Amino acid sequence: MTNQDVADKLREVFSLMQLAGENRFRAIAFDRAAQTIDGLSDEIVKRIEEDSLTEIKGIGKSIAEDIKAFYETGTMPVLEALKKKVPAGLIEWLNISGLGPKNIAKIHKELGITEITELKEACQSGAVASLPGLGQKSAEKILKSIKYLETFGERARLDQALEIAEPVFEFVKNLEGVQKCDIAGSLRRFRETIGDIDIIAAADQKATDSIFDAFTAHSLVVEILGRGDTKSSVRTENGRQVDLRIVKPEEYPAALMYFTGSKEHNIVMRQRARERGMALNEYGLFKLTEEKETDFNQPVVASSEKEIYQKLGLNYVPPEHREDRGEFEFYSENETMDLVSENHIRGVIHAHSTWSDGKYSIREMAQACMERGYEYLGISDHSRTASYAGGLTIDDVKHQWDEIDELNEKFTRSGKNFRIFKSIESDILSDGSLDYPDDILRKFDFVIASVHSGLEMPREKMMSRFKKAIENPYITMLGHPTCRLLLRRDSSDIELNQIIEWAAERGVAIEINASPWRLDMDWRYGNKAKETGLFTSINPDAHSIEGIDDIRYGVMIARKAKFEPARVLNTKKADEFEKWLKSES
Ligand code: DGT
Ligand code: CA
Ligand code: CA
Ligand code: ZN
Repeated sequence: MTNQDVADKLREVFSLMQLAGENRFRAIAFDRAAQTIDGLSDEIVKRIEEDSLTEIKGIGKSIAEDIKAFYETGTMPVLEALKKKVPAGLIEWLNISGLGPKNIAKIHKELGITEITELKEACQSGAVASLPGLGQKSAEKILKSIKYLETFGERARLDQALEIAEPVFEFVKNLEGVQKCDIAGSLRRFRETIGDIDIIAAADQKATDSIFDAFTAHSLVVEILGRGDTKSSVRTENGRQVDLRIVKPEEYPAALMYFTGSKEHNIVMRQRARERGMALNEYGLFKLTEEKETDFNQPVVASSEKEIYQKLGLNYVPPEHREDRGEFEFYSENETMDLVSENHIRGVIHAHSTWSDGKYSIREMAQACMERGYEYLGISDHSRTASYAGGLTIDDVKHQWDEIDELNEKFTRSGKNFRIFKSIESDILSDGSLDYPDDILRKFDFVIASVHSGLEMPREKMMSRFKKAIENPYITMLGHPTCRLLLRRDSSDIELNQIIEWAAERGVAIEINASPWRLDMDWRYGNKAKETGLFTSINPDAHSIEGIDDIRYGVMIARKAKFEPARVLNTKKADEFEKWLKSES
């Protein structure tokens, strides 16, 4: 339980109390307490354990009891009572940006509605506009926010977030007065989905105003959500929120570290600081006073994130590993981790062509790979059972092989150092067998096996399906194992740790499907993969030329999953890749 967790809960109480029309002063006390806890430099848990909560200014006896209950039971009775009192539909209104609890309560009371759909209608019909204190402009603003909520939900995929973050970051970085600038938050950590985009800059205080002016006037900005002395938030064209924070240059390393997160990583960092007689917060690293309080008069000089890590007994932890998943152990003993990067990737594996559901011919895909500096292409069209995706019959397969042979001969004749591998993305049928007879499977250079149907199978059945597929002598790698579509469709019910063990044991690789919709296998299984020596391949699953460039996202995830180049098959040269294929079959 973190200070943030407690503050969030108290804010929730504050919001719900307003929705429930409770006493205003009682409600505000919760908001104040939340603010106090946000600014607290030591761990609230420590205060609870030593029973000194009420010594914190602004935390009275009753709120202290609520916090204690939350610590002990995971819930707050006051919050549970409120949830029973306030209609559930109404609570969702809190996600509508620009609509505060006070107005929610007013609309609910006057119009007697509880659902977002009803609110939408009330905005369109003029009912909201006619309420005192609201008016036409407010109704339009609420309507716009509801539309954003419907269209974009609350999180974005990595590609959607980068599309906004990169131009805004480049813009801010080059503004006058900006000394340093980075993207922080979940995006810097290469998470597969992003809540909001965090940008942080170091600047002289006198430049702050003009930087915020320029930021909020950026062409991608459609709405200014807030602006304070150190932070400004905007909403951009595609519905994403961007927070820009400006800090003093000397605070920059600590602020960048703090706002990069993750929260879980930060918590351990603060503990490490305390154990060493220091306090770490968003402003810097400080010595402790005799009373073990942060001594803001005694900063411990650290001019980079790296130095902060060093002062806390660690080597530099790259942002993509800051998740409290083994990084403390690793980077206290090792200077760096050998990690794959984009320039290691030599071949494009798992691409579709017009033979199945791709947009371009094999020749065009090969050309695009060459233009991007790749040395080989593995064409893995869909197999025959995937008829909805133009899966290849045995006859098609044979014709495709002829075409590939011809293209390869042409490359050789014209002295091009490029080759195409014959592959297939074979469906894993519901009983775990692959989609062609052995004498066809045997003749592919490699076989990717993926599940595309029966995604809802119960776990046990699904697991034996995978087991059988992995035991097939012709399988080279598993494709997108969980079949998830980010923010759209959940993973199948499988136990990936077990599948990784089976695969590693048999020398079967598991792809990192680099499509930003999938990013599957998930980076969270990176520790298991490393432990078992599992191979992967960073595969764009390209259905078009542009799709090839998704490799970028796959590399981010592979780094997060701790893959070194040697365990990524498509870092190999073409002939080494071929050798590996032969040695494994
Ligand atoms: P997101 O936006 O949901 O994808 O995830 P993040 O990680 O970007 O989270 P966000 O935007 O709420 O905050 C950015 C970073 O700031 C977060 O990774 C950690 C840090 N941070 C924010 N609030 C707190 C806090 O109360 N405690 C700690 N320890 N860290 C915090
Ligand atoms: Ca964020
Ligand atoms: Ca944020
Ligand atoms: Zn597939």
